[in-house]
Amino acid sequence: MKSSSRHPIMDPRGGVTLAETVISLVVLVAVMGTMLGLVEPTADTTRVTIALDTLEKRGNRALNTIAKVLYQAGRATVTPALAPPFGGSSLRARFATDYVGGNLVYGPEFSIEYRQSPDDPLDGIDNDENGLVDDGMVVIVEDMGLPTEQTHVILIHVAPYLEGEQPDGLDNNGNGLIDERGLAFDMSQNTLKTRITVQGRSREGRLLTRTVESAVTFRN
Ligand SMILES: [Ca+2]
Ligand SMILES: [Ca+2]
Ligand SMILES: [Ca+2]
Repeated sequence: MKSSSRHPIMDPRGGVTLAETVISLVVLVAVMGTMLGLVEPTADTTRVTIALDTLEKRGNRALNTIAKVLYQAGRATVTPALAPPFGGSSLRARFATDYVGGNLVYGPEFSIEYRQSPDDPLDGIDNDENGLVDDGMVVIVEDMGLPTEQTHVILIHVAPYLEGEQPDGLDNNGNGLIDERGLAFDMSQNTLKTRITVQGRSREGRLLTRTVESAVTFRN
């Protein structure tokens, strides 16, 4: 028996209706959108926000370590002068270890410095293929020149130049320093300012950058 089994929305000619076509397209676009990562902006934004927050925390932890070290150092022992507009990407100083006959006694010299990553020299190429071009690190070297000398890496993935800066003899980012590196010190009176730009990549491959800064005023 021939029943009237033809679907009511089927085109009389046996094809699909315009409504079906439109619905199919909407579904297709939604599926494609999900596949292309277009539909979850909130999740993506959250991931990037968390990643940026992590970068900032890493930068601030390094700043805290630097501040703790500098707080025990004598102002008079800090070299070089680190005067703006050039400042510097490294410094040397000594801890005050004792107080004898009205004079402070200082211990061995230490340094805090920016260094290129061993596998990524400053040449505009991401030689170690970690997603960051010319990344460097912040190291503290204690007991410099002594048998007990030790190097501590306190931060990796540091940008070669501070955020917004490039090596061209100009202060591109308008912070009063010229061509400053990803770790930048400058000293005015007894206050030493430290700036650091740290970088990473989001899961989607976007370059993420955070810059942190702090100031330490020497007591002695
Ligand atoms: Ca690299
Ligand atoms: Ca600058
Ligand atoms: Ca510059």
